[in-house]
Amino acid sequence: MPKIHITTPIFYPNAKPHLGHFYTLALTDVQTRFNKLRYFNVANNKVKFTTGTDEHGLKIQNAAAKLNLDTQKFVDQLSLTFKDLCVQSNINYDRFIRTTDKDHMHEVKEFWRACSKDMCTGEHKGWYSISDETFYPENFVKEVLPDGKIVPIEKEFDYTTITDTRKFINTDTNNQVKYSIEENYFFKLENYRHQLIDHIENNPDFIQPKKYSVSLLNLLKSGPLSNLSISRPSQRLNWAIPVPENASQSIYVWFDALCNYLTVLGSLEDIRDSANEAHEFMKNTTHVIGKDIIKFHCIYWPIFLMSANLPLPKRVVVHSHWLNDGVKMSKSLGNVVDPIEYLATYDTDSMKWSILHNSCIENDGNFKDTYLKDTRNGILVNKLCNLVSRSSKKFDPSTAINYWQPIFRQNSNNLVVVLESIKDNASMSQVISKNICEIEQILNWLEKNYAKQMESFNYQMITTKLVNLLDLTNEIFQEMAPWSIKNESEFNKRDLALFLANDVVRIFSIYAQPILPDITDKLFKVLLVPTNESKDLALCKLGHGSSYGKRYENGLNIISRVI
Ligand code: ME8
Repeated sequence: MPKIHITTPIFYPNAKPHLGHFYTLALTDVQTRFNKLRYFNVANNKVKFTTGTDEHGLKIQNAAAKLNLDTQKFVDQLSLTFKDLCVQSNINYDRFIRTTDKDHMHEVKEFWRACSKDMCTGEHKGWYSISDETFYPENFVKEVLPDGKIVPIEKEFDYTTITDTRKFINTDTNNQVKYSIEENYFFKLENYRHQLIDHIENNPDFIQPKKYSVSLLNLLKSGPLSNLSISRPSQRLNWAIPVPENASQSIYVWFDALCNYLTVLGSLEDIRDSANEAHEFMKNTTHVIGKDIIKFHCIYWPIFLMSANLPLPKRVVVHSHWLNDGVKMSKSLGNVVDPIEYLATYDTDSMKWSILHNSCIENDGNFKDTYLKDTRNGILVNKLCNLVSRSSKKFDPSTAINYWQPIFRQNSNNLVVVLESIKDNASMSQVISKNICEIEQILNWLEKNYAKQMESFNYQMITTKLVNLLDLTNEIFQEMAPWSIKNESEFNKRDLALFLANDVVRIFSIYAQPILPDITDKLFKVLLVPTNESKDLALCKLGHGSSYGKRYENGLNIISRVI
């Protein structure tokens, strides 16, 4: 009875969403749909997908103040743009959580209380980046001189010399940092460092891809963790949840934000209770995040959970960034691609396929305009739909199915029969036998690897194999030219081309449905594949399924409306 929870980070609504946010949402949406497909036939399976907006903190407070807007109104408007992106791109979440939601504010206070034994108060001095909502150590800070030159700050830097005109930046993100001294609550991260090391070592899949797990372990083993500041004076930060029993302090936005992953599952008691569904969901949680926020999800978050005596998530999957001219696309820099603009011209399935087919989570990518056109025209229209329309249009595919389905079903490698029927044409026989062999190899590969690769977010590997399938089938179709066959004695040959075209599209659609939910839904209708069969991965073999032998009356009409 799998209970699976899949999350995106909750995004700052300080500007409209961009392609980077769409990417995380698409990765997560596809993972959710894949899990629903994989467990379709398992009773009581539940897959929950949550996303939302992270609405507190100085970053938001300042962004609203800059526009002279009421902060609540400001976040209401911008949060909607993220929700809208999901609706417009068929990103199918179960809950869109906002950190200003009542149940969340309550949960954060409970979570704070549950962790309070590991907290202390003290003075906090350091370099703070409002944009990154985090403090940075001195060796990550440089000064930008009036002539634009960037220089490291001196070793024993004299903080009393800081004036408003001097500018300092963090060397990782290049965002501005300011020196600040204040009274804060601190979390004693070191109390759990060894427990976290043990957890990561005993659960090698806890952080994926592996390279991040390795570098994090090195960091954790390199020495004690400093106390983490987890509150700010309310007079400086008032757009936040107050610390329980001490309203002069406000809860640090990251403590508040991470807790969203609990709010969406239920109360802390429910999540702690091993007999409760919320507990199962928590243990089976996959957090999908960008590599910019690893520290928060892979160090702070598991440590807070350990402190509150709550189960840890199953894994954190980290993806790389979309760049613009080599620089990370970001709201603060404004160098962004707007997915909504593309959605005005392209359908949502083409958007998802083009971004997932042209990236892998391990490497940063540069977005190209041509991805969309290449996907829609090059792949979905010319390769996929073409195959359907060519095989449904002029012929009655039922005869093809009646002849070829039993042959493939018994033994899909039954090339002897296939070749026998085309033996009079040597070059044709060669193409057909080679291609059918390759199709079989890909289908065998998919049968063994589809679930594993999808689970590891290697979507590109799957889309590449699926495009190969279409190419090989189109080549067979072209070579056999069934439209030119008039002689009854050659009808088996004609029917073979029709059968392959239809059946490869059926199999393609079963595998591709997590990425192309709209198009494949329409294709299943065209191919008369019943819902239970469209969700059955065991039927991804040539000649399987019950939909053949029926006439595809609606074929043409629907094809023209597929995309
Ligand atoms: O960090 N390429 O919110 P955020 C790929 N509120 N993905 C990108 C990206 C890019 N160029 N830019 C952003 C926050 N992302 C916090 C999270 S969670 C408890 C709190 C995606 O609005 C990526 O998923 O800055 C990244 O981790 C996230 O947006 C950061 O969004």
